[in-house]
Amino acid sequence: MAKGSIVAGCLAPHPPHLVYAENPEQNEPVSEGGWEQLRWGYERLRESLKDVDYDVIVVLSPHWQTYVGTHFIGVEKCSSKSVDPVFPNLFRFNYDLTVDVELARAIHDQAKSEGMSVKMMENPDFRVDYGTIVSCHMVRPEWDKPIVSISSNRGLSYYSVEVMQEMMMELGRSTAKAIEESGKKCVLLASNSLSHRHFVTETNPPEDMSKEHITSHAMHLWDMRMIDLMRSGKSQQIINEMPEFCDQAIAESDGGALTWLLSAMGVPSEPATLHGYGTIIGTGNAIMEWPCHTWSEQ
Ligand code: 2X7
Ligand code: FE2
Repeated sequence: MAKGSIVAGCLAPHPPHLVYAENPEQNEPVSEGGWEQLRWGYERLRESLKDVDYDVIVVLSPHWQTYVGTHFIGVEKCSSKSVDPVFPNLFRFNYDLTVDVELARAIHDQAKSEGMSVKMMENPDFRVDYGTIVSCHMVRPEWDKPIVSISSNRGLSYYSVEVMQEMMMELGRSTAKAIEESGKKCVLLASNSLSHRHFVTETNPPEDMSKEHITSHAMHLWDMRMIDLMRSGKSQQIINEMPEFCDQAIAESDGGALTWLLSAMGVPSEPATLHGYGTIIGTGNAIMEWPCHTWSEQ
């Protein structure tokens, strides 16, 4: 069997506003659009992935928070309604998705053999979190690829960002090894915003773009710094600066997704492509792609 591989890694932010603004048939609320810069960014990412051959989307979301170990969805068919607890006015999404349980279990087993605390989530009534759904929808609205859904084990709540990062580095290595042994081609999604300080009131309508901007200059500077590091292939520096970034920008990378992604790709020195940047209720969001499938061809 040929070795499996990560064909692309993406930073794929998940504010529910993006799906709300797209008006897909699965979502109940109806909008007049909004957040176009980011939605056009996702359009460019989809275009870039259009001719890339892959079998599975593997996603880690900070909105599936587990406190004892990293969990993996172990139910093949998941369908229900996902409602954003903070923005139920924007996101009430009827989902119907397929999970690659075999690959999920392979990553679980590999991480376990490396000493990590892990669990397969086998409750058939489990409600899939909106972070997973939004990122997958924006990358592949056809929903024709199975996914592997990985939780965010909140090591930082018990310990620190540094401990959380160590765990995510191991989870990334285990993910890469299990994918290689599976023979499957995978797109990996780190589902998170960058700076994450948001406004506490909503405009009317929520898609009024005349009110949308970053919450502060300091948040803008942090976002630009991170994008610059990603675009110049300085993954190790991102990991080194992660504790300060999480602390000062309340960054959503505190959920571990970005560190997991960088580790799974082998902490690449190849540059990432910026497909789009924009703010959502004041938070900073970048859509980035590491086109790993092109690296072996160089
Ligand atoms: O989950 C989110 C987020 N990360 C950023 C902004 C607004 C809503 O939801
Ligand atoms: Fe979020």
